[in-house]
Amino acid sequence: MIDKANSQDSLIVLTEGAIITALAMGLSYVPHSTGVSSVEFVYGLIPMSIYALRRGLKPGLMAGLVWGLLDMFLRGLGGGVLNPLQGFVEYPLAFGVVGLIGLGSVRVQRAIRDGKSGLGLIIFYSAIGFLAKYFLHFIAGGIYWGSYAPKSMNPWIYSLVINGGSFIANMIMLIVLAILLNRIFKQLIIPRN
Ligand code: 218
Repeated sequence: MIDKANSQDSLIVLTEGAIITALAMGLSYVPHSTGVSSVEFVYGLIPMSIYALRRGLKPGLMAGLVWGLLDMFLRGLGGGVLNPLQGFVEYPLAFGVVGLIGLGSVRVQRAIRDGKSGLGLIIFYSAIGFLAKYFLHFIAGGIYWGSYAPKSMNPWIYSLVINGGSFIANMIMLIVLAILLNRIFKQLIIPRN
């Protein structure tokens, strides 16, 4: 019986992961330009954050990885992939490390169960995942995307502006939503099973 319960639990975790990944992928077809150069909102980071905090590190990493592979094949090959190593770093790896948010799963759920908002912890652990993603894009940007920089601009400065800007834009998106939708976030982060 215990085995059956366990395998049902992992099937639920897996199914949620598939739904979240599909949602994250679908959201990338919604317009997401910030209006500032190629700084972009990545709406899928919101469901991914919730999923990683709800189900923990390993499911978070796995869902991020699959999201990255999907994004690479469905969108990246249209211009975002310059060579195999850069493609690997900026898609499966950079999207995968978003799952590091799951490092906060136990602490965030404990805080919420203790009747707290969990807001500070949600923001802190989301920042870890977002920072890991945009750090990889920053490194890749400095090495591979320099030719897109305005003339005479250092590629590393350019990469810092674009990828640091995207990190900040997505942190603002997360913070605003986590504050406005705190009650909903809490309900989504605590699993019923
Ligand atoms: C300066 C610069 N420009 C473009 C890229 C490529 N990049 C940045 C962020 C996210 C992604 C994945 C697809 O959303 C990519 C390919 C860069 N790293 N740096």
